[in-house]
Amino acid sequence: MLCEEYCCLQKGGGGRQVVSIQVGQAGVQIGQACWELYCLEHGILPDGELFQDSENNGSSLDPFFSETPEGKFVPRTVFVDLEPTVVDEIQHGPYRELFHPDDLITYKEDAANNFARGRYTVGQEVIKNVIDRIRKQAEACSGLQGFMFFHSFGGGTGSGFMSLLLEKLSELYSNTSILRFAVFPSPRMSTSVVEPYNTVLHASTTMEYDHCVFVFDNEATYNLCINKLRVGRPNYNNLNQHVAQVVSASTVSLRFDGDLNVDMRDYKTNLVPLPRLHFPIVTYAPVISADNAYHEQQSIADITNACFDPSTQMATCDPGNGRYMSCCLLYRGDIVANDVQRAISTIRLKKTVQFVDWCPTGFKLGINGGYPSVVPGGDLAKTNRAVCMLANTTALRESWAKINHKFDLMYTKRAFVHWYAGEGLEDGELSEARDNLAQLERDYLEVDGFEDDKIDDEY
Ligand SMILES: Nc1nc2c(ncn2[C@@H]2O[C@H](COP(=O)(O)OP(=O)(O)OP(=O)(O)O)[C@@H](O)[C@H]2O)c(=O)[nH]1
Ligand SMILES: [Mg+2]
Repeated sequence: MLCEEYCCLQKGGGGRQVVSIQVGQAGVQIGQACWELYCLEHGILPDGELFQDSENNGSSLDPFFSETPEGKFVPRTVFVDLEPTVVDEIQHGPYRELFHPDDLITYKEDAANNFARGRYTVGQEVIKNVIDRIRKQAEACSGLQGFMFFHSFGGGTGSGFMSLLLEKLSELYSNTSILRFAVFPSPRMSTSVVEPYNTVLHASTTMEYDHCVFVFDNEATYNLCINKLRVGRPNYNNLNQHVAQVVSASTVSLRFDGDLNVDMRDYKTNLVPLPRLHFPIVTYAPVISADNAYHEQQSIADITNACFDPSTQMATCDPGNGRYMSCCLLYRGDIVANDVQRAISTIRLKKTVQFVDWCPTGFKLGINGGYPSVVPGGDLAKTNRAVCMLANTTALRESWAKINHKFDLMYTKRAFVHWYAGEGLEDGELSEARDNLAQLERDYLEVDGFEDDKIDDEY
């Protein structure tokens, strides 16, 4: 078991706390699904009472929950939306007693799918309240380990307000780790045509922060729901359940006991070798529908192989067209370390799995004994083992290139630019952001080994 490749993403709960912040509709709805799953995993009822002794399942509650003197567990979290309807659903839903009412922050009007409204106008009116509440949550921690954010790239709040929030927080907490789980827009689930503008503006204004940003492509998740989970017409609930499963799997080492201590910084250290290329993709296996669970056996080799099958990934790029800069495989449940080693040896032989020359470490592995939980009545089958892959691949350039192309189609006509100007976006901000994203594509190509002059020909 003590193998060089067994990285520190193995265990957690060292008593250092994480504050989760959900921003905008996608962030709030995904966050809600995550907290529901965490509660199931940690044996917490929707009113915050413990129904199972967490000591018995190896979980540490302190990193994600604070305990009141009455023994009730309260999530260390803040939900923010610039309009009230989405957060209202939490306030009237089955988990309404779980959250502290002050952690649910709304305002009267949303950012109307406009980055500039979220960052420069409407967002400015709430930023102070939000920062105050986050600070309060951070101060309630005996040792704040970091922040986790959930948001979309395409919404006005998720892109613009999120960018403002990160700017303010980086002044206050410059050395605190940040992980972000962000929804990449897809035409199929899109709510507005201007998502490419918002995505490019958000990515550009936050590029200097070398946070680890896990990207969830809605189109890929939608296809998984249809093709693997046999959901006829997936809605956000179906997508979010799956995203929550992956978030839970990727944070398991922060919440459950294992052999080694883990720190949120380890995600960045293990996954982000170059500061601008900080967008790992995620994959979860097995994805089996609840109806098929009794008919399918999934060995460690099967679930490991599935992680390298683009149809299982929650991204719409093909890593076979690029190189891995890093790759972490986090196993959970009934896992035999030797079987994992054998499965990895087979993967190493695949031509489609290429690493950059300067990444000598190859795969990082983590194993945690607890079984994966699933939401009762949900789409995903309960299995006795699962794996979550977090991988930084240059193939993600393809996804950025698609967004950039859509941006260009609108921007050459200056379409919708007046909406942004009307909310305080300055001349040149859109084109500057677009240049920054062109550079991002070049950065990926450079890592792939393309010569500078060839890259310049392409751009
Ligand atoms: N996976 C997932 N994606 C969502 C969800 N809700 C919205 N989206 C996606 O998020 C993008 C739209 O952003 P939203 O999060 O709705 O927008 P917002 O942050 O609330 O911003 P405004 O409404 O403009 O103020 C689109 O790409 C949607 O497909 C959700 O619950 N789950
Ligand atoms: Mg909204």
